[in-house]
Amino acid sequence: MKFCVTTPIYYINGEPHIGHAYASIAADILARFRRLDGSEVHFSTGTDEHGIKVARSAETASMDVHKFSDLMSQGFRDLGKLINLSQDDFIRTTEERHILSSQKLWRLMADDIYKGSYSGWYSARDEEYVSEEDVVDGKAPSGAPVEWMEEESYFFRLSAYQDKLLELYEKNPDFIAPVSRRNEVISFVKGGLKDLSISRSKFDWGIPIPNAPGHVMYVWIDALANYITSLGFPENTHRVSEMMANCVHVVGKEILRFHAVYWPAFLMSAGLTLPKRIFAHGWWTSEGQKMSKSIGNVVDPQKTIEKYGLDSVRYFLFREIRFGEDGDFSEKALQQRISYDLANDLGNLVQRVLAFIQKIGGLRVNYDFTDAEMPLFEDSRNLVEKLRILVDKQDLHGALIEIWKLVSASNKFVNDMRPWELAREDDNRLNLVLTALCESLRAIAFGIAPFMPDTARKIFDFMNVEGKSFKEIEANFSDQVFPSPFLLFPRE
Ligand code: ME8
Repeated sequence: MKFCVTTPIYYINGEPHIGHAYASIAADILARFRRLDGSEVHFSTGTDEHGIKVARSAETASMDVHKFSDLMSQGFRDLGKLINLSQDDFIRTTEERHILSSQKLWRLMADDIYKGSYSGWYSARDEEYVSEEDVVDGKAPSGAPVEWMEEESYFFRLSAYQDKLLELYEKNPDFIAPVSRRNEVISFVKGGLKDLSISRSKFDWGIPIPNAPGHVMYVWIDALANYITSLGFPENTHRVSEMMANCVHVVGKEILRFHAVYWPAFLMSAGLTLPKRIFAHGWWTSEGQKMSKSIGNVVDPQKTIEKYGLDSVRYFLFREIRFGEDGDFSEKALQQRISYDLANDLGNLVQRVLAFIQKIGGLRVNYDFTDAEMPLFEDSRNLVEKLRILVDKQDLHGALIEIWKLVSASNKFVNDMRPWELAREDDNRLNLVLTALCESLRAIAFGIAPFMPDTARKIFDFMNVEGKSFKEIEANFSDQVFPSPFLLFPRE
């Protein structure tokens, strides 16, 4: 099986914050899950470096735009290290491979491109054209200021794709997720599509248009093309189409339209394979308010991770809200999740089972389960299949809830079976109970591995489990002594 997953490529006009980390970790979880499940995965992320917004930021910083891009792009690469991103490719839109790829895409779309002149409003902050009726008090719907633009421009015949796009959404009900977002896109397209201005001539920080001196591509053409560049376009067309057919683009809800309307239209025009799904996630506020530099409530991923630990933050982001909905980042909520779900439920379970096994000199397996152990054993062996169904729908929140059902069931099992008493009274039952608990701990560790890779690794190491493939769950444990466990989520 092939699987491709992408993050948005980030504008480099500012420092990375928790919102960028969120989109990237979501894609990382999907990539890690599919790798453990045996798929060949391509996971790409990167930086979106052209356009007027970046050019102006470089100017404000009094820096050469190339130097500025190198510096700022590195900040996003560093974020990737900080959050343990397992990307296969980090793409920068200023790279030669991408310039060639975007120009090739342009040529393939040539039949739908014509020259005209554009006059209208533009929001540099959103890098988006804004129609007359959407401008209120000199502002775009996003609240960004708009400016008047008049220039010679190339246009893409988007109007010709209205019916084809509606047919695409109709035939592929899961092309846009979640479903509420899908409905928004459909009504937008039904409202009528105007041709799209796709070049700029008053400005040169962009990819040159083939055979059109003085014109550069509208930044969104070049941005969207990153996904196929990363897959090897235009050389490796077979791989591009194979991977695109299995590709999930994870994007924030504010850029869904670019991905669910413009991007498929460009690809259809170029005769290239469409992605499998566009998943639009929600937005985080911070302590109840929109994150903003002027309010000073922007959540800095580095500080938060230094204070609370990476895996705790990764867990929180996907447990606190359903993936696809908006949420509020508050330290109090994060502290509670760490204290209850991680330290009390998961950490405690690992500690009480593995420290106990150590105390009695190791695991002696017994798989002749009775009705008492069978339900826990079956839940453990069935966990991955349940997660597979949820993760295929990008229901990451549902997946964590499912894993924690097994955590709770295991804790309850320990309380009910009282292994410390069995150790004095009934060796046979003790071995059955501990074998079932090792099974559930291993399944839990595999379940959390995509979400909390370091924590899962510790549990795997405590139990001599390799931790590379879900298939390992199918093998029985053998008698053995485990290395000493230590506290996974120590309290201060
Ligand atoms: O739009 N909450 O880049 P961008 C959740 N370059 N997610 C957030 C967020 C928040 N408060 N703030 C940002 C661009 N994000 C284009 C994309 S793709 C071909 C080009 C995340 O730097 C969210 O995923 O503005 C959003 O879509 C992305 O960062 C936008 O990053």
